[in-house]
Amino acid sequence: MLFKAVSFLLLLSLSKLVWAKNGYVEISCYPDLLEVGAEELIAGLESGAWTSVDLTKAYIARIEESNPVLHAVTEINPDALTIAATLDAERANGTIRSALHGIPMLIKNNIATMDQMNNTAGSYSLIGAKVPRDATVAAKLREAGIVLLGKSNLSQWANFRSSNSSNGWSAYGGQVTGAYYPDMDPSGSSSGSGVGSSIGLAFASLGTETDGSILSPSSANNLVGIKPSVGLTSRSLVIPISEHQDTVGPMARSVTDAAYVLSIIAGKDPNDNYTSAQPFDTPPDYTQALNFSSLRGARIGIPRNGLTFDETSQPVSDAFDAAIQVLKSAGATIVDNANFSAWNQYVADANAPIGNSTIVLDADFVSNLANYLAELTSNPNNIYSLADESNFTHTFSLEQYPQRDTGVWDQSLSLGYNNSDYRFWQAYQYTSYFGGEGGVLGALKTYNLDALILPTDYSPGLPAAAGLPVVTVPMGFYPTNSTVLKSRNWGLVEIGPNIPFGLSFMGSKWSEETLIGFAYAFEQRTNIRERVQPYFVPNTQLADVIGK
Ligand SMILES: *[C@@H]1O[C@H](CO)[C@@H](O)[C@H](O)[C@H]1NC(C)=O
Ligand SMILES: *[C@@H]1O[C@H](CO)[C@@H](O)[C@H](O)[C@H]1NC(C)=O
Ligand SMILES: *[C@@H]1O[C@H](CO)[C@@H](O)[C@H](O)[C@H]1NC(C)=O
Ligand SMILES: *[C@@H]1O[C@H](CO)[C@@H](O)[C@H](O)[C@H]1NC(C)=O
Ligand SMILES: *[C@@H]1O[C@H](CO)[C@@H](O)[C@H](O)[C@H]1NC(C)=O
Ligand SMILES: *[C@@H]1O[C@H](CO)[C@@H](O)[C@H](O)[C@H]1NC(C)=O
Ligand SMILES: *[C@@H]1O[C@H](CO)[C@@H](O)[C@H](O)[C@H]1NC(C)=O
Ligand SMILES: *[C@@H]1O[C@H](CO)[C@@H](O)[C@H](O)[C@H]1NC(C)=O
Ligand SMILES: *[C@@H]1O[C@H](CO)[C@@H](O)[C@H](O)[C@H]1NC(C)=O
Ligand SMILES: *[C@@H]1O[C@H](CO)[C@@H](O)[C@H](O)[C@H]1NC(C)=O
Ligand SMILES: CC(=O)N[C@H]1CO[C@H](CO)[C@@H](O)[C@@H]1O
Repeated sequence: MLFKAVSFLLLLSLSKLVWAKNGYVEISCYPDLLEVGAEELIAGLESGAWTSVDLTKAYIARIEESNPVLHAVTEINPDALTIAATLDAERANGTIRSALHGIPMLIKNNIATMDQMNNTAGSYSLIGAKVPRDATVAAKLREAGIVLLGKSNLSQWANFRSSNSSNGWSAYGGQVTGAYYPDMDPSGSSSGSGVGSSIGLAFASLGTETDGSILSPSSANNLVGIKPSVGLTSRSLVIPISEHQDTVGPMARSVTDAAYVLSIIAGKDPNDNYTSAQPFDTPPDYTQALNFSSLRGARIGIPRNGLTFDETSQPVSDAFDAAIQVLKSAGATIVDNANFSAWNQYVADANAPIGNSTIVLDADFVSNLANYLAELTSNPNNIYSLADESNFTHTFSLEQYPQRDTGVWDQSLSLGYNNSDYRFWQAYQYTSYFGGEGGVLGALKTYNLDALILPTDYSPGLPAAAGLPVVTVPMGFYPTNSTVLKSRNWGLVEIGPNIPFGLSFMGSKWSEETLIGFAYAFEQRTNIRERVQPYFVPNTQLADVIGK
């Protein structure tokens, strides 16, 4: 009886699509670009329902519609339509470069490409600078037939410049705001990548993370974000903060989409020796980890001492409790109070005027920035060091100095050493301990766990210090009666009705397959993303560009 009722409903809705307009197939049944996933996009390219050029045109129109309000994209690739046409011709010819052949993506404006696009970290100092080749991750996307559609705006210098700036602001790209509430803090530093994926300005995007910069904007913008193990994805020709903590990863609307992208960008690279540590010659196909049953028999820990809820976080706390029930009913064993043994050291270090974490990033930045700049083949403003960069920023008015100060750099420069100094290594030893043995790795081992979970807001710090992977997936959003809470200096809405937040799965190094499996099993049982809609959505859809 139930079956009959269901199939009757299906027939009804199908007939609406098929018999509209005197028997002709109603062609407005294209997928909504706000939600469409990899597999549907590929199916349409394969069947000829749309082309890569159609997708590219539609996404460019969506960027142009939304940029005046949200400022998520700093530049559109002038070659995007030509590249899409080439990829369409290849497909017609039977040349399929990868599962995502012909699909457009955005990349953060700190990932260099050897084309007409600038790579700036949001600073005017690097406009017109040229690189000798694509960043390795960008080259891998190109080889896989991804259309590099444009560059996404970011917190300038990946949030490593000022002690008085806002998430998502860069001098070059302006202020990104999130699409779930007017003037929403988009989080950062991969702010434009977050907003771009959240409202379908592209299929998905790449972000980069040193400490929270993929996870936080994925959480706030209702996305799945994968922060890979340091060394899984190459950082070559990505504007750095810290070689010990930086990593590049996907920000997408589903675990499936993120897994497709990670499978393309992972892998060894002679230009980034950290990738030599990968325990496999070719990285896994992460889509093989998309297993609805993966939580059955899994042991998942909750490091309670890493959680401090206050009255504003009640919705997060409630959603976390509900998430725990979902994990249990999916067959996981929950081990509560699987605490971090060195949590107090981490907190003391974070609160110190110049803690060890600060020293690691400061000293790495001095060395790593100079190394990046040394690779440029054209450097119009002659920026070769952090001191040069600081001078440029202090004197170029659009950089908004001194209101947006250079407090972070001032501290880096005042250290007086870089990451070849013994004091760097002492600090690094200390932070890897509290992130690893005293943090995630210790808890996994002590309680014999497969992964740890925390609300994403609480998850980035320890994995960052130890180079460990984290996957975030939508967990909930603030209810419609939430009190609006704005950031102190800049008035961006940090908490407010409908603003999303995520759940993080944290694991040991190279455990991405496990974490992706868990995130997928959770996502498929909850589908939180669908339950909340952005206030701002661009109107252009495939129907508006096909045949036009
Ligand atoms: C089509 O395939 C032929 C034979 O492999 C090749 O020579 C040609 O360049 C291809 N054209 C395109 C547009 O890929
Ligand atoms: C790169 O910057 C230059 C100088 O501002 C500008 O003319 C050019 O259009 C930019 N490239 C793109 C793709 O926006
Ligand atoms: C990687 O390691 C090799 C061998 O030690 C070294 O020759 C090379 O310069 C390193 N490459 C980079 C980019 O650091
Ligand atoms: C999915 O995960 C379950 C639980 O770990 C396992 O028993 C099953 O073999 C997995 N399925 C596949 C196709 O790997
Ligand atoms: C873990 O941390 C929580 C919160 O700080 C605390 O209440 C609990 O006693 C701790 N449990 C263990 C086993 O350390
Ligand atoms: C930094 O690490 C050193 C050990 O190298 C330790 O003695 C010191 O207490 C740490 N600093 C802070 C602020 O925790
Ligand atoms: C780091 O500092 C050492 C010692 O002062 C110096 O020899 C080296 O060139 C510096 N490296 C970078 C990349 O700045
Ligand atoms: C930066 O500017 C100051 C003051 O104008 C100058 O003394 C210093 O040499 C400059 N440093 C660099 C690296 O250009
Ligand atoms: C920080 O920025 C805010 C917002 O523009 C401004 O009001 C404040 O004066 C700035 N603080 C400093 C110390 O410059
Ligand atoms: C919002 O509504 C819920 C359920 O009615 C209530 O429990 C909560 O206190 C309200 N929150 C605010 C900030 O008014
Ligand atoms: C492509 C694009 O819209 N770029 C914009 C980025 O933001 C700056 C500052 O808001 C604008 O001037 C650009 O036009």
